[in-house]
Amino acid sequence: MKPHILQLNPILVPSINQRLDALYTVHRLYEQPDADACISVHGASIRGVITGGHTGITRALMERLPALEIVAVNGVGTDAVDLDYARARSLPVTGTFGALTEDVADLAIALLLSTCRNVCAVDRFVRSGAWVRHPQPSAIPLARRCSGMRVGIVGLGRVGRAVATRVNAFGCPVRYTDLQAMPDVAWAYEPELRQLARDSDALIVCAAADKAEGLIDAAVLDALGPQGFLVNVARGRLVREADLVRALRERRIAGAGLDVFIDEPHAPPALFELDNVTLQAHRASATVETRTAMGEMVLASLAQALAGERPTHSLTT
Ligand code: 8YV
Repeated sequence: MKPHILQLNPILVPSINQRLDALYTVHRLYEQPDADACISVHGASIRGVITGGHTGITRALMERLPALEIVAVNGVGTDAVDLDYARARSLPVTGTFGALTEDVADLAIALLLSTCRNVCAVDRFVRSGAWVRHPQPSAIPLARRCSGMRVGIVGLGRVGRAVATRVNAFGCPVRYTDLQAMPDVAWAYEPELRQLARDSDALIVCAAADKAEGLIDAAVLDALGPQGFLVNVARGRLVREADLVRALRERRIAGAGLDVFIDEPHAPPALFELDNVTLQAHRASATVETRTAMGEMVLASLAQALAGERPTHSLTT
């Protein structure tokens, strides 16, 4: 009999889904008309869970899965999983660490460039026919140069480092903040986030969200100032969204490039009216290459756990 797996989020790579189906009986909760009934019927036989980084899994759901042997997160953020509970149950919680670094860093750069150079706003200007109606050069305000900007990285993990390397290629000096200075990098450490914001033309948020809710607040945004840009490719709740919306509306910061939001798929509607904002739909890891590599890691973690081995990428065991 094939082991039963509960999948909380779709995986968009057909070859990964085919292999999952060949190896396991997969209950795709997001396809069930009555999720609660599905858990009541199959909960006792579920041995593995696959979930996304943003979705995670509630403790209440884990408690309904007594035979659970692994939570395989198809992502690197484990902030939506109760890791203490998993540890107490000796339950491996795995992630796809390292698989999405380059793509997330690429999207951070895309958001920075797009926001500073008004790429999306000007695209809308051309598509709407506005360029023909307003051909005079003054119809489009001058943009902001990216090359050479002072960039502040919030969270110098894998993604933060990959972003720093990329902006260095644009001639941007980099400073960073984190819980502590990293001895193996040459970038300057700034322990105070507000000071980092003051010293930066762009702040790029790459931090893990476990203990840093509301890190970017009105005071940090004011320190960044009216010429400053914010990019967030980490988690929405690292930023106080209401403070950010106010700062953007009042032009107390210059612009923002955002891939993540507190209440996805809902982005604050007030942002939709603002041309100094570039919005994405939590897409940073969404390439064929990365999602395939992530799916491979999920398959490997499931195989290890269900064979009674400690999964290589377990955080909790
Ligand atoms: C993924 C993420 O999009 O890795 C994470 O923590 O939030 C994202 O990169 C997501 O996990 C895909 O399911």
